[in-house]
Amino acid sequence: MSDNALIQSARAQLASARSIAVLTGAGISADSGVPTFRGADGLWRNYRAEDLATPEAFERDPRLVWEWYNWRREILATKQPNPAHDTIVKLEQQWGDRMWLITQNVDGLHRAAGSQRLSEIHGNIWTVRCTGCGVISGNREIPLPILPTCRLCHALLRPHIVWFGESLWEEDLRRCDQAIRSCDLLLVVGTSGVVYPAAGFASMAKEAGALVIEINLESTPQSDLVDLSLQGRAKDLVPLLL
Ligand code: BV8
Ligand code: ZN
Repeated sequence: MSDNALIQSARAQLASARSIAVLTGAGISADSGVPTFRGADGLWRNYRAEDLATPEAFERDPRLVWEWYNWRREILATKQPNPAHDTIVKLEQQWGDRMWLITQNVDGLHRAAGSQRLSEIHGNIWTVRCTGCGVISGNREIPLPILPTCRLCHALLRPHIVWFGESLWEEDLRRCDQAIRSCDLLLVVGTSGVVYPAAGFASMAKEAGALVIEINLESTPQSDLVDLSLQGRAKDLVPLLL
């Protein structure tokens, strides 16, 4: 099928969907200038996300891990949502309680665009959690102190983010399960499909009878099982679906 025919088919499938779920990854924010994890711009001082986004790394060297997050927060502070984020807000406005967004991104750009019906399943880089008293709070300080501490109990703060080897939060898992199993269309945008459990959502949706559409610059481990695979930039293709 030609690209145009693929887009027309995806538009028609979306228009006739009763309930939709959207799953996004770093690729949707790439068009806002945010480095992806596994692309060419994915490294920081030759560390990979998998090396730093772990409880062990934080235990071993909290200063290094906070330096990485501070570097990402400084980049994100000047970034705006792009037309792909904006289109997903429009989907929410049109489908209301028959639409749910699941994002792996911690950049907060979906919320900044206006999305409210969403699960940030890996957390949010602008939220911190106390390793002592567990208090969760918003924090937009730039730059962060080298080792940020809790105002209440003075223990070390950590990013309120799900690291590798940590389980996702129960409420998010329940919400994702419900959205993925009840949708009749799942739109997967800008994820390399390697990080679980999110990487399993496309096959879960297929098993539950949904139609799955993927938008990515390149093919992914899920490309063979999706119904429609649109290759291109999220900011260009997602707006064409409405
Ligand atoms: C869990 C927060 C149960 C950090 C992230 C061994 C021990 C323990 C666990 C495991 C193990 N082996 C496997 C696991 C499970 C592990 C996992 O999946 N590992 C992978 C690496 C194999 N998962 C977990 O640990 C999860 N928890 O399983 O709990 C458990 C508990 C204990 C023991 C066992 C199991 C927790 C995973 C969450 C990790 N946290 N982020 C932070 O961000 O600071 S994951 C990190 O990767 C980001 O959140 C990111 O969102 C996510 C996925 O990456 P993508 O979003 O897909 O980004 P990527 O760069 O990879 O790809 C970008 C894509 O966009 C590309 O395809 C590109 O082509 C495309 N693109 C680029 N530009 C554009 C575009 N597309 C369109 N338009 C463009 N312009
Ligand atoms: Zn505290």
